Amino acid sequence: MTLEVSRIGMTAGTPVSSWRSVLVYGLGLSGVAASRALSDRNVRVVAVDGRPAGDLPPGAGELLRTERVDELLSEEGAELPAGLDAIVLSPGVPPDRPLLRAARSARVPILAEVELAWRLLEAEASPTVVGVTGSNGKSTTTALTGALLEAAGYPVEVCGNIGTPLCARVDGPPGRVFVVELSSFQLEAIDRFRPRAAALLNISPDHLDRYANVSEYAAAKARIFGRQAAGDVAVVNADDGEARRWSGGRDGAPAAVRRRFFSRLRRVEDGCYLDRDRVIEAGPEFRRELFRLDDLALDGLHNLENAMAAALLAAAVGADPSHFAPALRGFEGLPHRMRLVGTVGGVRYYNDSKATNPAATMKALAGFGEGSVHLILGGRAKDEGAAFAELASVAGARAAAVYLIGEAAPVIASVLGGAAECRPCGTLERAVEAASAAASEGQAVLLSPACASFDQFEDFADRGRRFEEQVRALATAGREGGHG
Ligand code: UMA
Ligand code: ADP
Repeated sequence: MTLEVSRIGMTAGTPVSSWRSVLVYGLGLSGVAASRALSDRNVRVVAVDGRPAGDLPPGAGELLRTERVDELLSEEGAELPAGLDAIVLSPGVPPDRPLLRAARSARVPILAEVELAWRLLEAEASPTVVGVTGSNGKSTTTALTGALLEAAGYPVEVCGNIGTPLCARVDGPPGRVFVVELSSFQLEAIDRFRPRAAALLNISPDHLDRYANVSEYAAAKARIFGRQAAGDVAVVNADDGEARRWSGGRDGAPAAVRRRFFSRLRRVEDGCYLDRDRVIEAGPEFRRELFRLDDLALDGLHNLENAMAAALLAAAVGADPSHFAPALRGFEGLPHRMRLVGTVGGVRYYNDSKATNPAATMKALAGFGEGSVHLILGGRAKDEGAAFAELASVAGARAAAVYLIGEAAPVIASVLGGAAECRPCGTLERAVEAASAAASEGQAVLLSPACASFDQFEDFADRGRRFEEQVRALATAGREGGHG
């Protein structure tokens, strides 16, 4: 199934250098960066946002004060301004908004923020862009790829969904390699965006509040390969059937693109694979060691997959693999991904707030012994609950108890209830209190919520920080009370 292009309404549009007037939809991180880039090029920017000006981030206020954004329309009842050359879309804005429907009828091109960035880069030089997508592991792989390239001596910009919009990085010295994390939302509205190397890490159900089904979601991800051509490299997880399926054929990488696979489980002919304790790169006429398992500073088999993908991406743009092992030894991971916050009273506390779907939580649980973990789950579910069914058996085996927070608590309780002991707690604070009271020495408390955070927190980082603060307070109280 291909993602219906009519859903997005992409058309090639005219060159950015001829634009005079653009509507930027959403004035968050992406919209602010896009507006700056456009106003720097003397394009008139009108913005639209569902939030009032006072609730927008500081960058937006400054753009409005300095009139680099001419006007802020409210989303409710807004009419499409006349004479637009394009709409630049923030990833969080779903394609069915009335203004976007009006734009499609009026044949105004709708571009993702990353597509705008690509066109700005393309206008100036032939950019080297590396793209990373997948349901889980995107940020880690993006950061790892950046680290490998940096170690090999390349000037690198690590950006995209990981936190810094690509538009914020387009102006700078030539010759940089852009390593861009791409979400399915961003990929929906790309058109000419052509990564020289692109990876599809895995596909598991996610964002089903935005897509009709998993195929539509996967089709959006597969668009990462759509514009690749001869000389480009598509990196694919051979152990993930869905990723393999979506990387080739009609929806995936065009036939001229070199597809390189990575696998933990079997040898591949072109790509890399695990051979006992070594990761071997194989090509049509060569075989060489890329790194060893014990070079990885990160725990977990999923991080081995991320490292293999990163190594193939970095090699694809020319990096010398002799730099990879030392770079992997020095890479300690990103915050809010399986980080040990501390040990209080013999109980280890882990922050895995970034696990926002059940597949990520299952990977986190795989590292714990049977019945040894007190698991905090919940938040805003991304589908009706079906995705929790698979988690139920893993949680049943590994969790001593499950502590439920947020909107999704009832639905999770109904799916997991038969397999694991579920305790409704409402808030994260109460969940940490209950879990720490129940956990005994040698056990762990794990925040790996399998849900988005937006019902109770600013974002996953806010959720993770609040967890860490509470754990630190427990540690202080423990010390003051004379416990370890
Ligand atoms: N808005 C509307 N109407 C809507 C939806 C949103 O007006 O229907 C407005 C909001 O009021 C807000 C603005 O749009 O002012 C926010 O835009 P946005 O949600 O696209 O968020 P940005 O601040 O631009 O951040 C985005 C990514 N957010 C999303 O995709 C939801 C960030 O990824 C990314 O780091 C940033 O661009 C830079 O590239 C975050 C994320 O949650 C981490 N991503 C999802 C994920 O990883 O699962 C996809
Ligand atoms: P993303 O950016 O795709 O959300 P992250 O690198 O931020 O991915 O990792 C988020 C969570 O997903 C981690 O905390 C971990 O539990 C899990 N994870 C990381 N890499 C993988 C992978 N390759 N496969 C499955 N799960 C993963």
